[in-house]
Amino acid sequence: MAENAAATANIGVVGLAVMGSNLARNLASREGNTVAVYNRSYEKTETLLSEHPEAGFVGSSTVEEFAASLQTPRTAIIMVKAGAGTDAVIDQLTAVFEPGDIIVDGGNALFTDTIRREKAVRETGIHFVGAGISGGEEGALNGPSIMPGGSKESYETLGPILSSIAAVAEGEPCVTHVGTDGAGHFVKMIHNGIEYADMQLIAEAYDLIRRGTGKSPAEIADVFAEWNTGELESYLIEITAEVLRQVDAETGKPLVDVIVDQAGAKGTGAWTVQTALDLGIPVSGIAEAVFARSLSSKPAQRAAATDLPGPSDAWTVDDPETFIEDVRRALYASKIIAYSQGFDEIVAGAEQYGWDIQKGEIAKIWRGGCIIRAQFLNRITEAYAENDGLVALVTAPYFRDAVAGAQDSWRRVVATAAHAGIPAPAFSSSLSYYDGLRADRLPAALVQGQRDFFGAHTYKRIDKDGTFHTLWSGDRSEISAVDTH
Ligand code: NBP
Repeated sequence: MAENAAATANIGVVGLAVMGSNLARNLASREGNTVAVYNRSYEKTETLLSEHPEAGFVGSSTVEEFAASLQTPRTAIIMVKAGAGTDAVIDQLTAVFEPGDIIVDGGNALFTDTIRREKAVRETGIHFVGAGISGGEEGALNGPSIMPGGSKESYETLGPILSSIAAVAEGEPCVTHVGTDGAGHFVKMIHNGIEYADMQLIAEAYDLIRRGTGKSPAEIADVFAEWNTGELESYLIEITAEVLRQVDAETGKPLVDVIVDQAGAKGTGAWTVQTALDLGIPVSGIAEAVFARSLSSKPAQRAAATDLPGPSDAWTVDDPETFIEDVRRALYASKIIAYSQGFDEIVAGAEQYGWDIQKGEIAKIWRGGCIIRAQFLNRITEAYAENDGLVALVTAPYFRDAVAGAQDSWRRVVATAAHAGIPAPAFSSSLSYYDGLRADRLPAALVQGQRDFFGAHTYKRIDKDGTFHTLWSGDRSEISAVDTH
């Protein structure tokens, strides 16, 4: 399609629900941008145009008009419901765009879909960029953390635009070219997986403190507000204090006591775990967080299980101050494990899919705009700057020392939770992972023996090279090892 005389916009947004509208307003607020907008049903476009005349949007009722309103090479960001909606919009845009134009999918797409879409769109000569965008509706409006994939060439055009709307942390925009094709959505998926773990750990900390000390939600809000001034400082700790302080207007009770205790999920946590299983990466803290939401959302099972026996003694801690400090340290150590596991998955994904992902840069762009923004992300950047080949984040000197300082508390909290019958799946699985990682010998040797026994799966020996199989049955004195090499 030839450039139309009316082509006035340098960037377009397709999909004007909450995320798309806010992103379009963010773009329009930046110097030099004129933003074209289009939505499947025209009412949303009309509403946006009438509510925000100051933005100077160029609205279209058809995708042809939308394409004609964009300067070439055209750049459009799709913000529609991920899945079939994304495919439908891509088909519409590729029909009216030209080689050299750029289509960006800013929705929460599964990274393998992005790999497929990038390949298909590339054949038309149009660039396709899957960009993870984090920060919810507030972030979209005021500055999200942006994780774009796609070609380096398209990032040359896109980079300055995305930098202009991204959150800024310590003077740097929270956006970087993550890698080719699906790399951006892959890293956004891991971000969400870590977010699940972080939220679950905070929830477990709250539960332990409440049940162990009898403090009210408002009093625990003060604890979290205090924690937010130290090494745990983060958006999630900050909002936790606010959630706990909230009083229900109708009943006067703490709102957290009125909310049904069944956690929802939109699937990105499950994707992180499914992908980790395929890659063979133990993201146990993230998995427990996903499963904890699943367990919470099984009311029939939970109702049937209320009579199951637990510890008989009522439980409260003797020294609330010390216990709360133990929980704080356990939370920090478990959080380090969640990030360590998440970065392990990034490393494995990069290797599997051929992406050159700069781990330190990822930690940097998560410092602002996104849900897991936290002070300690700087420590991750520093750890990878010191040693890019770090085999596990938790082994970096800063994190090793942090866990060393926390581990006595961590063990006490996990043991106390088990003793009191309080579920702490993310705390305890993180500790087990840590102990598994540092163990000299694991009972995996026995598992190998079992596998060889029933399935002749063979094993390796500690004292010589080769692959071995034992003839297990028959007279034990006749058992012999066979080198299958
Ligand atoms: P939704 O995910 O609720 O999607 C609604 C939008 O998708 C509307 O514009 C709707 O058009 C459009 N759409 C659908 Br549904 N099917 C379509 C189709 N077949 N063809 C064209 N358009 C279609 O919107 P959202 O909450 O603003 O999120 C947008 C994207 O951003 C999603 O991928 C989401 O996962 C991602 N995201 C959301 C958040 C968040 O906090 N909400 C955070 C980060 C990322 P219509 O008006 O005509 O029905």
